[in-house]
Amino acid sequence: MPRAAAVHSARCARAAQEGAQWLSRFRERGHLWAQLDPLGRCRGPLAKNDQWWQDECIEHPLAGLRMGRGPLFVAPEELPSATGWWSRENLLQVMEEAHCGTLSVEASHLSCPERRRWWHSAVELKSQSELSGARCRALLLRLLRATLLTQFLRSKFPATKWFGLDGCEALIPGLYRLCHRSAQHGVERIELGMPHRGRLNVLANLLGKELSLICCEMNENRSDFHVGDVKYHTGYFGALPVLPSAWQQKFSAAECEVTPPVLSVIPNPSHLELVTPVVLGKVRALQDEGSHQVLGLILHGDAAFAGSGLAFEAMQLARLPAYHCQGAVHVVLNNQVGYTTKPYEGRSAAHPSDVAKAFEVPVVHVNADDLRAVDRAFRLAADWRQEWREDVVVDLVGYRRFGHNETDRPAASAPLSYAKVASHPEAAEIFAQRLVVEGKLQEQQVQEMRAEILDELNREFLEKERHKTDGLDWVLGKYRGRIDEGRRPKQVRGITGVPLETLTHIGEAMVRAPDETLTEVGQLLARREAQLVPGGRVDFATAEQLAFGSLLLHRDVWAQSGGTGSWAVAQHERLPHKNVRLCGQDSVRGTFNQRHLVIHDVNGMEVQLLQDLAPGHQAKFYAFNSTLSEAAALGFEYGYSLGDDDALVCWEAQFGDFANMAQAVIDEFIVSGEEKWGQPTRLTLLLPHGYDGQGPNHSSARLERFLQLTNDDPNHLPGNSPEDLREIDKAFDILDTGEGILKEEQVKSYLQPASDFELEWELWLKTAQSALGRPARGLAAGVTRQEWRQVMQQLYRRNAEKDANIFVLNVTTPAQYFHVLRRQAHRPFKKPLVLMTPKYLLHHSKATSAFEDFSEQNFFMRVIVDYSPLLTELASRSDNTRHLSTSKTGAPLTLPLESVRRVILCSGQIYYKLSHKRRSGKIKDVVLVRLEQISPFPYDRIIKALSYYPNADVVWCQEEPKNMGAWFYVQPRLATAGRRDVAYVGRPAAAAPATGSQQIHAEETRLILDAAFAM
Ligand SMILES: Cc1ncc(C[n+]2csc(CCOP(=O)(O)OP(=O)(O)O)c2C)c(N)n1
Repeated sequence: MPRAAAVHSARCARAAQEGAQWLSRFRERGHLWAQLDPLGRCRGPLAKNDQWWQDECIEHPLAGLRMGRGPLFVAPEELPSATGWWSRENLLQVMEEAHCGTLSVEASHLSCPERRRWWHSAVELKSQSELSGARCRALLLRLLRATLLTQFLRSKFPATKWFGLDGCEALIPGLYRLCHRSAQHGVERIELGMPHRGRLNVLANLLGKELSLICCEMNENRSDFHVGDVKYHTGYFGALPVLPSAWQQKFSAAECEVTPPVLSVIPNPSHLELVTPVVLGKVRALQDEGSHQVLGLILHGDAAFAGSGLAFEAMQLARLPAYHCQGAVHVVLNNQVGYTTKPYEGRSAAHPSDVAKAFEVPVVHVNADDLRAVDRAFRLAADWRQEWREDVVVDLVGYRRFGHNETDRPAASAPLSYAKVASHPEAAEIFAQRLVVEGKLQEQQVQEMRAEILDELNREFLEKERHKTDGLDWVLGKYRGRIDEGRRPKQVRGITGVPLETLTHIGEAMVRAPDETLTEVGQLLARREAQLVPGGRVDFATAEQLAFGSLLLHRDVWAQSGGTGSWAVAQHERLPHKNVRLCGQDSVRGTFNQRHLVIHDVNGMEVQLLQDLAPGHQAKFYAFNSTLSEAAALGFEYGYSLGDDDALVCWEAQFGDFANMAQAVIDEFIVSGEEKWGQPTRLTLLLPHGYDGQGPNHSSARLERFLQLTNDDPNHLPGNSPEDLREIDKAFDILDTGEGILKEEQVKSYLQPASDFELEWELWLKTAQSALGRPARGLAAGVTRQEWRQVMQQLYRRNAEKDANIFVLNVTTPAQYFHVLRRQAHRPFKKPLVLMTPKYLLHHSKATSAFEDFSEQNFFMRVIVDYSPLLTELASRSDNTRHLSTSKTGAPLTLPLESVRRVILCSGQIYYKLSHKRRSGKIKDVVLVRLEQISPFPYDRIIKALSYYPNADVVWCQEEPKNMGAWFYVQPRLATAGRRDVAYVGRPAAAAPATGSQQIHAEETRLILDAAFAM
């Protein structure tokens, strides 16, 4: 090659190499030089001030790149130009504009070239399309509304804390653009989660919550809200407002091109980031139910997003099978301070959004003072989500004009910044001036806009008395029904047993396996099959699958004409099928090798059980292994239970202890969500619990913590308080016609208003029979005042369950587990269920139930008594975990009731150890009473059970240390029930839940068992 040509070719190669360098330098580091801070304190993020940062990052991205003359060649698909080459000046201009202006995208960390290219072309190629005058005016209008609202509220409620948006008002037009653009893409519903800041502004300007109502709440005009929450935590539901028609004509007809999506803000506690997984869970549930056009939108503070592990955990969920929800939009409301903490004190990374980069989520940084850039940033986010159905982050960089809240003084800790803030004009002022200079608006029009908005705000303010808030305005109408429901007892029995034919049908589907199933699993399925026949004994894992299957199966394919029993048609209709979702670490196979919900064959073929019970006639079943998270994973399931509020949603901890990683979700949402926000849930927590000598960390699900969170008063026996008694007597007085006796018709007239009268009456009769010990015939003569009291007191005790915040149970038999799962899904009121679940009992041959125990005549028993007079009628029951009779001779295993020396009350797996000792020691003067439902405390059943044994003393026996387990919960309630003399048997108080030594564990167990039976 001639020398000149060779030189030319080398130059070209160098220019191409340099061109590529220029592109990647701007794309990778442009954001560090972008004009993001509205206060102009720095370029790039307001972050580090150490040497490394100075040397490496604050440098202009051009540092090291050669300026001067000569072309740069850039591959055509990278950045096309007509000539195939760029002059340095032109390329500099294009790339600076694209990456170092008031908007800058980080996408270099995406592994997928196509996705990177999408962003590059979005910001480099497409010239920033000029916004029409109409759009600019609409933008300004939204910005002004946000700005004036904060100013207005500040002036009207100077001493109230509500976390105004000042300094980041661009959030409102930005979010509006996102919602509107998403609607253009087909989104119909947006689930929004956000922290305190800007909440009222979002509610008013995006969800259309009336300002008069907001002002009314600012005055704390609450009425029937039991506890409630502060105004910046509550939720709301509304449609994205279109501009009032007068504004539309003036500004932008384009605003009303699409059907506005509905938005729902999910209530949240102060705990920052806790609501993030909840939003995702709710969105997924709605999508699973077929609402594909649902978008999750989550707002974060900059300090919280960078610092909270929850944000990381929640973002981890985005692409996982159990959790993905077609891309969520995250917005960091980056006011560049967290209370008083500066960015360099609060995070190690450059931007608060950097956590997203771990998950290949693109980030759009934008300066909140440049409204056009804000509009573009949110539009890009909506377009990305539409194109790829993946997460995206918008980092809206603003500042905080005032303190952390309205009563805070910020200058003390940040004097320089606040001096700058003081002289910095509002975004609305900057934008309005720009439009005036550009001739898109006249100064006078801006004044008119302000005046009109203020006028509207003042009008609304005067209207505030119109609202008498009940704190539940945000809730969908259906919840009102729940709140208004009477306090009448509901029939909850009889909903759990299932015809055996139906169970057999489910069982057949449960044991279907691929051809070459692994031997071990094949054997397990064969064992399962053998359980599901008359006389078979069913284990826990099989019982669980029967419960799931029976919930899934449509009623029209249940056993016809009642199967083994008599199902009234009306009852069929009451029990619709339910979706079931189970998620937890290794839950699909089961931590204890018990479940095997997916059967693998030797070639890797998979069959998921319970998916083909009856094609087209079953609800949806989802079983997933979760990511190794507790807080986000549980938050997600809670959210899911809100989105599909009829489903049985179960979250399983690998071992119960690990639930404490999610304690805030439990405290803030699960146990208190109904009381704070009228947001009930049926979420079920499965927490493996039991002392098997596995050490301090695999023994206890911290039962005591859940019991401490229950809201029942240990000193109040429902039905026994003066108010309850007054109510009961008053009803008698109203119904009594002077005879001092209430006849059947009178009782019926009392129950008549209830919609499900038949059930009410049936329940009343049953309760009366059990409370008065009279057969049904004997009731025809009527009941006296005293008897009426007895019956009603018992009903009140049962009914108290409706006021409980959670249910805490520890069941001992597979049948009980089956019945309680079914009860949980079908009971008329929604309550969270915390279930201590077994570990070694899963494979313990004694811990099985007869197949017949699942049939219709059976139901969940809150208390199981070994031996009582009632058992004569139940003696046919096949529950062989009880001490009914010796299997060989049929002779009673217990002395006559008066001769019983001791009642041992217990709960959970220790029952089996006690039972073994009793059997092997042939101890006949001690009976065992199992508390299967610990909370709400089953006063009625316990009082009844203890009354059978007039001469017995009572001990409470538990495996846990004295300061743990159920003792502290049970003791005062037993006292309220009249038993102050109950002795404690269990481990002594301790700091750790259990020992790590098998030997010590065995010795402790021996001592407990000895003490429990000791004379
Ligand atoms: C889990 C949790 N920890 C601490 C707090 C206390 N707290 C309330 S606001 C706040 C600062 C939050 O800063 P940022 O996330 O940037 O949001 P900003 O208030 O600035 O909008 C802190 C530490 C909290 N609410 N939640």
